[in-house]
Amino acid sequence: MKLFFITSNPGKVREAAKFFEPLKIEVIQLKREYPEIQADSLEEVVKFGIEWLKKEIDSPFFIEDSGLFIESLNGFPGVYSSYVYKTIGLDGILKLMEGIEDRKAYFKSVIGYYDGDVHIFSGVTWGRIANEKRGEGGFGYDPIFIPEGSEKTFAEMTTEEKNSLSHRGKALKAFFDWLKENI
Ligand code: ITT
Ligand code: NA
Repeated sequence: MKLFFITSNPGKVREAAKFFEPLKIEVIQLKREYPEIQADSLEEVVKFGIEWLKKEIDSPFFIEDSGLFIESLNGFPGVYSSYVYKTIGLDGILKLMEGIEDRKAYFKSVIGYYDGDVHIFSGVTWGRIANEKRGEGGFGYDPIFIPEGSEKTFAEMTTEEKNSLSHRGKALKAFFDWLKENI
């Protein structure tokens, strides 16, 4: 089976491909721009993206939207994660967190699969914001996020290790469990 993943982010593709590889499902990246509305939730962003893309694409496809939610910053950057990453970046987040003891945060991933109907799958991973950037792997906020139960940042892990703990790994697992029952 082949799955079309519409995203501009090669890191996401790498993780999805690694997840599906042993399951004999091939992930194919399609780079198609779609508007990301400024909504209150990742689910709304995904549903809006699908409504826009479904007119453009003939085969079933999925998209994914994710964000980092920092508790002491009232959930910031959250749905603004992409914009914040490109503007103040990791150093900006570390600066905002200077002197803050409560470093609890979670990552959330929402996958939307379209096969004529919209199917939503999500995953959450709690952890904490590191005191400094560590690691070369992964992408985005990975060098400053330490998942619960680990001492390593996501950027210090292999793709398999990150998938076994991450928000995206959990959302992909829910997606796969659904595919098994429905395809
Ligand atoms: P799309 O084309 O798929 O939308 P994107 O990179 O714009 O790719 P998002 O809007 O979902 O993706 O990402 C929001 C931000 O959160 C973005 O800056 C990512 O780098 C970051 N991010 C998402 N997932 C992450 C992960 O697993 N680890 C670290 N950072 C992540
Ligand atoms: Na995006």
